[in-house]
Amino acid sequence: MKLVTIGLGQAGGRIVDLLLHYDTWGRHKHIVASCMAVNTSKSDLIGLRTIPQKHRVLIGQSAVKGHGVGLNNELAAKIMEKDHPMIKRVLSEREHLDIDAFLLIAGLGGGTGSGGTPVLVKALKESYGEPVYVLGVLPSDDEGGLMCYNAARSLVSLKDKADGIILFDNNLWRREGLPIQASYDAMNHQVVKPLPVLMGAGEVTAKDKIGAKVVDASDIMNTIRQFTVLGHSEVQLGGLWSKKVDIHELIRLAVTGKLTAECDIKQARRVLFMVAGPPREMSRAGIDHARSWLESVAVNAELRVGDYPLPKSKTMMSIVLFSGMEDTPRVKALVKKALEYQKLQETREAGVSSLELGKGRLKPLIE
Ligand SMILES: Nc1nc2c(ncn2[C@@H]2O[C@H](COP(=O)(O)OP(=O)(O)OP(=O)(O)O)[C@@H](O)[C@H]2O)c(=O)[nH]1
Ligand SMILES: [Mg+2]
Repeated sequence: MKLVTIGLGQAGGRIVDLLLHYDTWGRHKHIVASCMAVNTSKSDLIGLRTIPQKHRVLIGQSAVKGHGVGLNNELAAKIMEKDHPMIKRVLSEREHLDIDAFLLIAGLGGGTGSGGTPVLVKALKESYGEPVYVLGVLPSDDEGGLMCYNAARSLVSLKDKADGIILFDNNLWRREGLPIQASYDAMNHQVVKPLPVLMGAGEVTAKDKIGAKVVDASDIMNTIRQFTVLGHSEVQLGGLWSKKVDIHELIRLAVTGKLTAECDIKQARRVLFMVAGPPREMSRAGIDHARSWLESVAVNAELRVGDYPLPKSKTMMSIVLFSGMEDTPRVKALVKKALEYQKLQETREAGVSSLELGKGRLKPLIE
């Protein structure tokens, strides 16, 4: 599955930077078709390590002079309305942009990522036929009301625009006791780790097709709808694991371990699970057993199952996507807190059109 990945704001830029690092040096190489970092802050762009200079796009120069928008997501949305052609120009430099989809990545609690992402989703959808997915990082509770308000407004604005929103919740994954930067770094590895495998599946060449049912890009794209969360598990092969891997156990670990955000699995309308590793370790019976177990857990879902044969891999990884959810407990909680914040700040203006998500109304960032 070939993706153009665009990181917006500081969190988004860092995560895409790390994804490109994995793509260059990791076990699953050259899967990222193209990537870019977009920011209103010049210093955040300079701080990136891997993304080439010409793919770092500074927007809003005339409005904020490279100093960032300072959590003002309305300003970021306005800047993106004006400057999105700069991003499209970088995209058009690749003459035959042969891709399956766009993936925009952003921390939704700040200014640039929160306000810029919904506007860029809309602009990309107006110009290209490919689906546009968002990986949205949710703020943690200790970041306060404004971050929460920004994230909820961004989610409300994205909900009907993006083809799917993959959630990663900092509140669930932050590392207590670590300095903030080290905690971000650790979380970013958690975000990025399954992506090359997920993206690599569906790029399998004909000679590799030995698996039971190889996952392809359309399986992934037909799964990701509305809110989506992801889980994964991995075991080393050889040594202590010299006996055959229990596929059902591997999937169970991915499902019952920590997901990227909390969700009620019964609300998932679409589920995909895949196992990646050497075909000799893929037992048909193991996959069938895992499938029936998952059918009994995700009772309302259309289930897609497949494998990703990696003959030389020294690990077995399983990835599960729970998708097609109208909302999640964390999204509901963020919206509730954001409404309280909005009331408190008296930002609610009579007659402003708004979208509804759960109870109450939040001002969207774009129409
Ligand atoms: N997981 C993760 N979260 C981050 C990282 N950096 C920032 N965040 C979180 O992402 C959210 C948005 O922060 P930023 O990305 O810094 O915001 P921004 O889009 O640059 O916004 P402005 O600086 O206001 O323009 C906040 O909730 C942060 O806690 C990171 O490297 N990893
Ligand atoms: Mg910033």
